[in-house]
Amino acid sequence: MNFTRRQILAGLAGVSVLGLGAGGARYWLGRPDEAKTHDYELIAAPLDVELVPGHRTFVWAYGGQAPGLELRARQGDWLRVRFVNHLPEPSTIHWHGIRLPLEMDGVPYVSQLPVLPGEYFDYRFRVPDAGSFWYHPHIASGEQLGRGLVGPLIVEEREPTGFRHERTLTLKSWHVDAQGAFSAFSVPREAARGGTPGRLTTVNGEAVPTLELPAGQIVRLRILNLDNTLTYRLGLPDAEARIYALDGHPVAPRPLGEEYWLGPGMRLELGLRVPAAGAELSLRNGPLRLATLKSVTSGEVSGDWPAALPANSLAEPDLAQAETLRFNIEWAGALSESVTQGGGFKFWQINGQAWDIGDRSCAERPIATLRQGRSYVFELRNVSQYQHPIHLHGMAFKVLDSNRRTIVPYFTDTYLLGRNETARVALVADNPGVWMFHCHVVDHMETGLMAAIKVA
Ligand SMILES: [Cu+2]
Repeated sequence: MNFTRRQILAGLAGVSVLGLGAGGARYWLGRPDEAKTHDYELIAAPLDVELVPGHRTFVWAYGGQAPGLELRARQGDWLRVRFVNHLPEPSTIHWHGIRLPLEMDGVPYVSQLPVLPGEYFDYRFRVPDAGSFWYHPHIASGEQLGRGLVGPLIVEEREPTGFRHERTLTLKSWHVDAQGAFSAFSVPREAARGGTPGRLTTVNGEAVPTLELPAGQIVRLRILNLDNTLTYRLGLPDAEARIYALDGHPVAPRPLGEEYWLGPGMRLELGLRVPAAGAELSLRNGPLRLATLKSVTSGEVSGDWPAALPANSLAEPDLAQAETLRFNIEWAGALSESVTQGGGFKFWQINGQAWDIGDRSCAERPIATLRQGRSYVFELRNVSQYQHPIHLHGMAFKVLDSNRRTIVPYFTDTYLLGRNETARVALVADNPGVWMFHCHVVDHMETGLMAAIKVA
């Protein structure tokens, strides 16, 4: 395809004064009659932060923050982001979960050319679905996401939902040592297993923070797993919490239950009834505390549980007419020949094919070609001992059933496929393009677990 010409920064007034390391973002407001466009200038740049008390860590930040600046837009509106690359290497931005045209999808050599240091690229697309989404590079992912290039993208509903309060909680573990220096983002023996975990877990970039919430109110918690590797087993012991949306799409509200497994790239939206002032709740990952939620006095009258969030407008797959495609996800094991020749490891494959992140032509050989407008069922079969959050770009899919758990069918963009699990998901192939289909454990994706699916 022909790529939009990349833009070079020279002469772009106002940007250079921010300087390297400052980051920065501007929300271009002040056009009240043009409220349908949400405009940002988003600079990616190095930044030093204090992740480990008393030590400096040189992260890569979006808008002067790591995790990055929270971008917001309203359902059905346009989002425009001028991405300015002040990093020492090429990058792109992928908008996880947003159904958009291929040219805006941020996949290098498929959607666009990489944005080189000192260049910018204008992303511009409509946001068709309300919900919690996120953004990150789709190039050198282990290192770029690992250094902090991950950020929330919140799409608000067009009408008030009944939630008067909300908080975004980004989960990320950092590959740093006790002095705050980065350690390896990927270790081969870990990549061949569950992926290389970071050592320092944070919520909104802070280790075990205390977050204050208004007593008596029902607060919408948007919990986003922006981690390279970890599946969080989320729990809120003794809390009254209900699930309102999964991965950006509303569900009929139901109790959170004991634990919800949130894989890399996945999002969980909860309604939480904040207890009486002074009380504390613990947001946990299994037995570990991630954050303390502290109730503080609120002058407002107590809130009540909002109704279910309005459904996004997604095409319902026609299961009677759908063609079934099978995808086997396997461990490939052996060190590939290319490693000895300086190439990458290939530990994982889909239907016997491992993606090579060093080969720009992989996307020219899609693993499946779907006819635009037709319905398909994907049978996802995991024949490995590790779980894989399977993500598809460009389209949402509906999870139908699983041989390992009871599924209440729901729409998502990422499904956490457990070890030895077979699940069926369905979609209408309604967005033309070549779409990445991959595991969101970055180590798995970078060692083979990625494919292209063409819709034409
Ligand atoms: Cu995986």
